[in-house]
Amino acid sequence: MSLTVEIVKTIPYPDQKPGTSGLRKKVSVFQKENYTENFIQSILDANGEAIVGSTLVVGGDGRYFLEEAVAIIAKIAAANKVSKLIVGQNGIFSTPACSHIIRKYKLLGGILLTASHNPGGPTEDFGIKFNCSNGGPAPDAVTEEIFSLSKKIESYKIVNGLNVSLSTIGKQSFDVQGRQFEVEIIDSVQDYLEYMQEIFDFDKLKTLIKGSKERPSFNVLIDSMHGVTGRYVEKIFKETLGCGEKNVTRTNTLPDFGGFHPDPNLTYCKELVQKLQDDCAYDFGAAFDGDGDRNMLLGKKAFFITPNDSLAILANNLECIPYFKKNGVFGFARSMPTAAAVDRVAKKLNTENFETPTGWKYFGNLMDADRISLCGEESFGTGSNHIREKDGIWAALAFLSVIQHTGKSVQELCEDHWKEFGRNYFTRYDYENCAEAPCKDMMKHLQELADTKALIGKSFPTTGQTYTVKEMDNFEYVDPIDKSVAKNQGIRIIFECGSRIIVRLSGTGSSGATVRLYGENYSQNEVLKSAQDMLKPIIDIALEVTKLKEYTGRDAPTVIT
Ligand code: VG1
Ligand code: CO
Repeated sequence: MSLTVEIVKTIPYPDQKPGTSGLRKKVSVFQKENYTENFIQSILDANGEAIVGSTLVVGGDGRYFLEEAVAIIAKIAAANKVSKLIVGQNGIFSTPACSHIIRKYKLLGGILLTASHNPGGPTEDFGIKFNCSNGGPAPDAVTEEIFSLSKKIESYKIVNGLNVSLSTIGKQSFDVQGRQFEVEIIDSVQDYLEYMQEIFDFDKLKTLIKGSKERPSFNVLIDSMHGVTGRYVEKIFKETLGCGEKNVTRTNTLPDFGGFHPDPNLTYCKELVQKLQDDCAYDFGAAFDGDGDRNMLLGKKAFFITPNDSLAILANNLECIPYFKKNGVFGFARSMPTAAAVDRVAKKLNTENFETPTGWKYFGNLMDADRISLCGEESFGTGSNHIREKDGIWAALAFLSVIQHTGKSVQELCEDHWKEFGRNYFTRYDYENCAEAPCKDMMKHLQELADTKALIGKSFPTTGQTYTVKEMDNFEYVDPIDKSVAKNQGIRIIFECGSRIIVRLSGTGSSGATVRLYGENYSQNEVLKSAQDMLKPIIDIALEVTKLKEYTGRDAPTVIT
């Protein structure tokens, strides 16, 4: 039976502007009449003629509304002459796995259904993101085109009679007005697992975990936070690396992530911290976010390693990972708010090092041009040029490889690193769900201070140290490869001593505004102090300069990382 394409009249929504990583809104917004349909049609249209005859990957993190969204995408893709969709079983793919599938099968791109670390459920968030043929999130030029199309869309094409079964692995073929349309449901984990086995030395990791004559067994606790990584963790850590039941937790993916924020940090992942504090038998802990691209790493007794430090430690030890032995190591990169620990390693190794705006999409060009091999963000994102997204499980396996290779514990790795390079103390204060207007006013106030250079040369005496402002600007990035310019990427206040304050508004929230305040303080010798103590003066200066309390009415942040 041949299925027919219908053209449905629609009216545009004004608010389909993708943020730092895709379009994120409350589920109820995506459920509005034609809301999801409009956005999908705009994504396909932004690809122009290339969409005809193309293959796309579709998958998401298991959150509420996933299967409905996949069904809509299949119907609209078929109507727009896409030839084939590769879909994870039950619609499930982690973000890194999607990136890998796009690259492995040389696809035109993919539609990723996730709001990442944002909560899920009928009253929470959903998200849609387009990734390009390099496997990475669409760059600004593409997301702007999608947004501009979404503002003038008048109709979309759909094959309403097309129904896909998401649960059975295999190919389903449809005849759409004489054209063949295929949906292939594949195992969500297999390709990714095989890739990890190529990148890492699984025999060595197995021996690390099991123990040997030289070394006792190494006890890990891997926490999927009810996000998408559950099935990946079961397969990789339990079935392949030989971990036991006690080594994994919260591996059942839930549409509402059990009611939690699936965000691996010290605030939202207290459960793992508590377990490691209570049980000294654990040597290592790792947690991943809803869509599996973020990681938090802990050592014995929940010793916390910041993402800035884990990035730098990895950079300094890449020779123990077979992938880098084979492919070589190009430069490194970090997002602007990320502490500069990796810069020091780059200097030692004499490699290139880049500072990019917040968001993984800015690393893509550098990786495609073989300028960087490893990059990371302070927001618990670490990854390499093996794909074009950050990768939580990869980060955990990479760190375990360093532990295996060096024979050191997490804490020893950190402390030895600080002794060699000094320590970049770092903290981020998040003020979530503020009213939007006053936050914008606050940013305007900071922009004025930057424009008038009013703070340059100003000294802020604190107990112990006086901080003098050297520079203040709004970070702007010129992509070294395609020369595209990203403006307004965050206010920076840089002090004579190298300490920094960064202020920016989040681009991943679904409503209201979130202020992110970042503080960094470098110390060459005092490397074993409490981070909060070392950063208190900087944060106090930041609160004074931003007038954050005045503008937002907030006394304290909602999250400190
Ligand atoms: C946040 C982080 C940023 C990260 C982004 C997406 O963005 O700060 O570093 O790339 O989330 O991560 P923002 O604009 O809210 O600060 V994920 O795991 O949500 O895709
Ligand atoms: Co994520």
